[in-house]
Amino acid sequence: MTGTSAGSGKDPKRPPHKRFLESEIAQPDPAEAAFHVIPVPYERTVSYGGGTAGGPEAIIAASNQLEVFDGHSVPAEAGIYTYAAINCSGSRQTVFARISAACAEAAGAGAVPVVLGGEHSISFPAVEGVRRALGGIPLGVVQFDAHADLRREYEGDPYSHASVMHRIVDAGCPVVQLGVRALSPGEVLLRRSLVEAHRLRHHDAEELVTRRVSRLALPDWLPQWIYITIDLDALDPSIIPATGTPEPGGLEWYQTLALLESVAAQRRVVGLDVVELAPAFGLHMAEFAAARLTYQAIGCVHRAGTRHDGTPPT
Ligand SMILES: [Mn+2]
Repeated sequence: MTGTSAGSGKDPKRPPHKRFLESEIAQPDPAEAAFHVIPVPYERTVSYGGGTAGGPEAIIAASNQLEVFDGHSVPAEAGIYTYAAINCSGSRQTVFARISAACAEAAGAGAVPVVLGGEHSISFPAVEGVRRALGGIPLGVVQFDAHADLRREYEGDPYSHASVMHRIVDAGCPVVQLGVRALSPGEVLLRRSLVEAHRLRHHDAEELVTRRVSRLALPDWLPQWIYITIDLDALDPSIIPATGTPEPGGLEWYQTLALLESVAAQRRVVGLDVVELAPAFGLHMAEFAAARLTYQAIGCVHRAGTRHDGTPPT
C-alpha cells in the first residue's frame, strides 16, 4: 500500500487514480489479464441517497491502499487490467450499449469483467454483454443485495435499479438472491412464482445472519456459468454505510467472503460487478471496504479458476 491520504475528500495535489491497484501492479497487456475492471459511473434512477456516480473512482482510489495478499493468495498475479471509465453521458440506451460492449470485449477475450458501479441498473447490460460474448449460453446470476430489485418498473422506469433483476430474469437468466431484507408486496408474490418455476431461489438476510450461514449449495437448475452481482447494501451498514439505500440487518464481513468463496467454488464465474457505493465525506471506511470486497471477490474467482487459465467449461 502507498500513502496515507484516503477518503472521498480528493487530494487536490494529486491526479485521481485511474487504475485498480495501480500502486502495486503495472497495467498488464489486456490479453494477459484474467480480470478486466470496467468503471461505470452511471447514476440516473436514484430513489433515496445519491452519489453512486462517484463509486468507481472512490473504489479505484481506495484500491491503492490494499495489500496484494488477500489473506489466501495474491489475486493480482492473475493480471488486473483497468479500462478507461465508460462514458455515461447520452441516452440510457447509448450508455447501456457501451456497457454491454465493454463487457463483451472483456468476456470475449477470456477475461472476467469486473464492473464497478454506479447504480445497480448497469448489471442488466453487463450481463447481456457477457452472455452475448459467450455465444448466448445459459447464464445464471447470483445476487448479493438488501433489495430484491424485482419490480416490473419503478417510478415508470422498467430499467431502474429497483427493476434490474426483473429485467435479468425476463432475459432468461435464473437468479439466486442472497441477503435480501427489503421487498414490496408485489415482489414477494413474484418471488413465489419464480421459486416454483425454478427461475429464482433466495436465502434472505434474516436466515443467513441469524443462522450464521456462510456456505450453501447452489440449486441444480442454476447454469454452470454464472455472473455475480454485488450490491454493496447486501452487507450490514455498519461495514458499508455509504450506499444509496442502506438497510439494517445485513450480511457480516467474513460471512460475505465465505459465501462468495462457496459460490465461486461451485460454478464458473464469467462476470462480476460491485455496485451502489455512494461515497460520503468522512465515510472512507466504506470505500476501502468496497475496494477490499472487490479484490476479495476477484480472489475467490481466481482461486476457483477462470476461463483465462484455460480451464474448460463444465
Ligand atoms: Mn440492488
